[in-house]
Amino acid sequence: MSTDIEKFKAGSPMSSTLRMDRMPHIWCPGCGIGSEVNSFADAVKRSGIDPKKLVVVSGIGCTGRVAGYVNFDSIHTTHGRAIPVATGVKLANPELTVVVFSGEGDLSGIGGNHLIHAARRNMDIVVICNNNFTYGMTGGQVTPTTPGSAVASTTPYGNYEYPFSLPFLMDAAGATYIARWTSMHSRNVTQSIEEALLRKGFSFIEVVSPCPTLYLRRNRLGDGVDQLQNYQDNSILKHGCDTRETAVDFQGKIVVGKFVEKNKPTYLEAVDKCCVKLVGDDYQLYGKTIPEREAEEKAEKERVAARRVAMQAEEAAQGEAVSAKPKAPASRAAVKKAPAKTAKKAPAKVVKKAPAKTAKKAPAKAVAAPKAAKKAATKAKAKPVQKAAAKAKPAKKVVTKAPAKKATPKAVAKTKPAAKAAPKKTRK
Ligand SMILES: Cc1ncc(C[n+]2csc(CCOP(=O)(O)OP(=O)(O)O)c2C)c(N)n1
Ligand code: SF4
Ligand SMILES: [Mg+2]
Repeated sequence: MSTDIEKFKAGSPMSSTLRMDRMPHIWCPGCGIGSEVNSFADAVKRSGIDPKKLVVVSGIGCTGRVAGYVNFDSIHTTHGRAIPVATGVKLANPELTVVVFSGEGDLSGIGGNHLIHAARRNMDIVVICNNNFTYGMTGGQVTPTTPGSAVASTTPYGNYEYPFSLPFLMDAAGATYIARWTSMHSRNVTQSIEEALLRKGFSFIEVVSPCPTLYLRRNRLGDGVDQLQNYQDNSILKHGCDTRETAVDFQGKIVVGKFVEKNKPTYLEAVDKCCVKLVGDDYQLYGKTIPEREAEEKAEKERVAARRVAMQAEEAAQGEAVSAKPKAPASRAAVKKAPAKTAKKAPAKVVKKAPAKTAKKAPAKAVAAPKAAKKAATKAKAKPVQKAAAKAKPAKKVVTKAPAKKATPKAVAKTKPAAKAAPKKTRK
């Protein structure tokens, strides 16, 4: 058994990116952090940056564990102090690419002051913020981003505080790159991280993600898959949108996209400019004049570009190899196809009776098929939650029975037991 685990670890596509000796990780099933780490690893690979010149800094929390699992130089620092530590690393050695990977509680709660000032200074670091609307690691307390009316361990009758919209906060503070995605948008997350790794200045990427164990369970929102479905149904793509329009209501619409991308001098460039004015061209920082440092930067850029080209060629070759693979023998092909057939068959009955949206989406992927039945049941029962939440009076807790007739009996039969699969009660 243990040899199997060792084999699995060695053969994992993540074996070069993660510290496999630390596996298994602590994250719960359905938690969004894992897919973000996957996107991050992919982005690092695609970007062509030298992994030996990459440093990952995390604060404390479930997301804070990222620093301990990635196979790069990393620091798992104290709660709320990821940004100042990252700032220190960057200032000590500007050749490094510095990434902060942490939770919204850590970054915008206890570390909020550091966050806004790093953005204001246009410190040349990348911040990846996992926003699960809760202090996950410490038992699900309310955070600065928890939507109004959401239940937390510290707001058992619903949240009555006004939450931050992190893109708006970062925009106001001066961040030069701001994007928001959800765990449903893993390719976009990868792309944004890749862009951020290759640019100069303060980049902030928010990833709205499910915490099934504390936030979803306490709010009776089903499991991680139900929440991904919610993200799919409720995300609105608006690149370049005014960040004042990015507020997130409880189970409401989530505006996603790249909102800000602009150039202005980084903190170090501003220091340079000021000192050159005072000292003249002889001014040196890190033992080098500005032209010397610029020449080094240019050379590094060229190396990165060459690695990117090599990476893309490798990917293309892999793609060709996969498509050129000889067809599997008939019997194997039949075995392979079998589950798809069953999976496709399953929703056929549901599709007729389920809401139109579900019916359209369900057959798209064989793997997604059983989920369609679940979605039908969840959606039918979850809708009253959203409506109720919109009218929410935080102080009262009213139990509303979900309308059973909206979910087809067959759909329900194909899901987990109703109590687990979909919310039965809702708050007003
Ligand atoms: C100075 C300090 N205050 C409080 C804590 C307790 N603490 C640890 S993790 C955490 C919450 C983390 O929440 P978040 O950053 O959102 O990460 P998540 O667990 O949700 O990924 C808190 C309050 C601490 N470790 N140190
Ligand atoms: S408690 Fe929540 S945030 Fe933490 S690992 Fe579990 S699901 Fe993820
Ligand atoms: Mg959190």
